[in-house]
Amino acid sequence: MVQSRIYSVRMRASEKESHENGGKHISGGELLSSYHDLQMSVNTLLEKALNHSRGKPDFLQIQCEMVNQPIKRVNPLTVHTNEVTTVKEGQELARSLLEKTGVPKDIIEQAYKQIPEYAVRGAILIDIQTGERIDGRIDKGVRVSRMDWQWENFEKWAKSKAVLASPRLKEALALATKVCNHPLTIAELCWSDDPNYITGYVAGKNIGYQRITQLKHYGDERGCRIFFVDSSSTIHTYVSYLEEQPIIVQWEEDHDSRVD
Ligand code: PML
Ligand code: MG
Repeated sequence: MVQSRIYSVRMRASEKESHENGGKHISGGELLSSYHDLQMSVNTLLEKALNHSRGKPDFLQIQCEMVNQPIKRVNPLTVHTNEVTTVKEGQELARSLLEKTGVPKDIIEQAYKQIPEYAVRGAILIDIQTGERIDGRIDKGVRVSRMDWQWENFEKWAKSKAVLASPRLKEALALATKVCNHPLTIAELCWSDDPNYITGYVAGKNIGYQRITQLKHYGDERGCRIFFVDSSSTIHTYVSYLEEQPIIVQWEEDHDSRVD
């Protein structure tokens, strides 16, 4: 993608009311597009909004905005899929992977206790020193924006790793790659709010993107996205990075990093 005239295209859809007026979140989507591909990009996100298992949207917004900052290219995190047979096993594995990234055990437990209280559509930021939530975004959370992965490069990557190439994996791995690329990120814990999708992941610099095949039960519409962060002192810069730094994931075989 040529750097000139790159647009950030963002979609959000909700039921009954808009999100800020208390509507139920249905779907969201992000991509980076050239001017030439803008119509196709808007259509891609429109289709995503109109066909979601959380419901049909009554409120739908698609926004295009030219990106002026230089785009950073990063290699995707290494992926490993952990097959588990129960949600309990999956969640135990998630906790032990979080510990492996360096999040203290008591902070993990504190975060897990708070998960039922979080009904936010974005990500929650938790300080690993105090266990406190530090994003200050109440029911909104932080929405990671301005990242993408060109489909052709993603497909090539998926083929070489023998994983199924799905838009969901592409989007989640691009997001986790962007998040983990920041030095203050220690780990991410995520599972979908899609009632038909139960695979989630723990990601971190030293463990890569660790998929876990069961992190919730079918039918459950409660999702989770937590970023464990090392310090709250530079939180504003950290949030600007998540929301504004444009990133393209680009796989180059030679740059594949090893993980434990
Ligand atoms: C989401 O759909 O909101 C998150 C999906 C997380 C897992 C994606 C995967 O690795 O299969
Ligand atoms: Mg979703």
